[in-house]
Amino acid sequence: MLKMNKKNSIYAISTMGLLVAMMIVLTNFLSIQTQFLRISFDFIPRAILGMLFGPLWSGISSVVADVVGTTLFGKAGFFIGFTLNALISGVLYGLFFYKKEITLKNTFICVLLNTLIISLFLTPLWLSIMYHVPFFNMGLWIPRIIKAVAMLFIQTGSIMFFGKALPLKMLASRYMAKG
Ligand code: FOL
Repeated sequence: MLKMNKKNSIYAISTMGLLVAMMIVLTNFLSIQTQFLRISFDFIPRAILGMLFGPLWSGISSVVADVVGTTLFGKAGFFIGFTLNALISGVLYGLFFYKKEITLKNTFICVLLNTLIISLFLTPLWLSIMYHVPFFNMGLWIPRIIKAVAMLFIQTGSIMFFGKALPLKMLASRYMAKG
């Protein structure tokens, strides 16, 4: 982040806090979760963090949301692998969306990378370690793949929507403005 005066850093930190709170609520209270699969919309505040603050801060905020949210409200214990998921996904959104046009191509590539790394590799790896099930268990992969394909389009569509609907340039410049 560039140089900020006190007032602007207060705006920035409050916005981050609000988006972190939204991630916590979406993950822990408004998600559909079974032992092996979670469908959640926490990617929306995370993508907005990436758009407004870049990879470093969206990564840090995502880690804070995971650690605080899971510690306070988690129903299935705490596993550090999911914290790494949060970090990687926060950083990815920052790399693709910070100070960039939110185009269909850009958004789709970012969502696809997230899906491949997090949903189709790391999460099944963590779950296989946590619950001592084989990594290649077709009963677990079939719903996971169906969810991943559906979410690919839902995520791309919602991120495009918020990327266009929010006055991102105005907000981002507000955090840097003098006075
Ligand atoms: N430990 C930590 N640190 N954070 C967590 O959120 C957490 N959650 C669980 C256990 N330990 C944790 C609960 N178990 C998925 C499935 C089970 C699960 C956590 C996640 C899962 O399928 N995740 C999705 C993406 C999740 C999302 O969209 O938020 C996936 O497809 O990877």
